[in-house]
Amino acid sequence: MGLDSSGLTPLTTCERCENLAGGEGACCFEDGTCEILDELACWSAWGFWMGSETTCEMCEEQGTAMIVLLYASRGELGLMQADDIDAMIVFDADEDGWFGGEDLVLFSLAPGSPSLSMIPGVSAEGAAADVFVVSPSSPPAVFASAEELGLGAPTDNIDALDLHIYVEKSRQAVQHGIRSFLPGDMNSDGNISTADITPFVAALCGHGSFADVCPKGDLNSADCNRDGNVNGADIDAFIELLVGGRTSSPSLDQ
Ligand SMILES: [Ca+2]
Ligand SMILES: [Ca+2]
Ligand SMILES: [Ca+2]
Ligand SMILES: [Ca+2]
Repeated sequence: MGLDSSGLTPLTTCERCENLAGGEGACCFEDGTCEILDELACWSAWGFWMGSETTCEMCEEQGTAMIVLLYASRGELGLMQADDIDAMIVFDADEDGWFGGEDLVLFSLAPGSPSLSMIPGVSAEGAAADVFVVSPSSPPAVFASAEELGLGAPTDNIDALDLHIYVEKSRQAVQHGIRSFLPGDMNSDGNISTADITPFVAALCGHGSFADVCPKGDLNSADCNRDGNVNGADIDAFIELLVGGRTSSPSLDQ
């Protein structure tokens, strides 16, 4: 095991040290050796700490694979000893397999995790459904609150996260149910075409006329520049979508 590109050891800041467990336990090393160390000494020596009062026999039971694959310690993620991550997405920006540099980690915590009452901005209810973000330079913070995700009941919990990379973001957001309408697709037929021009003009003229022209359409589709309003400012964006056949929307990039 080696140092990451920043040259920092995993535990070099005071706030990280505050979360260290007490006592000594087995510290397993990639070469198969083991020492009984406290948590800080173990992580600083690039070992894998098995927990307080554990024995070196546990290193053999776990094998070396887990040691090699260690990406970030609990302390590096700014979490507390009894925290339980139940959902995670890792953005290893520099693809070096270490938590450092521009890396980001999105995660959710299991109900009962101590940090659910410590992270700034955490939901008062249903915090196990909050999604948090942590980077090497910033402690855990709320990335998306339970309420923002349509959750937040006391027993709500997110225990899995997934990542989809979209090329045609708006169209695929509609297909996956994330968004109910496609900007510019005034008649809701799944395409942006000349058939959408008349309904778009009607939308700019007021809700009533739009409903007459296009009873199955979604007025929200006229908000082509995604600023939350339907007005003349959407015309250029609509023309761009129509002419260019583009279906991407700035709102998913912001
Ligand atoms: Ca990295
Ligand atoms: Ca959770
Ligand atoms: Ca259409
Ligand atoms: Ca608009």
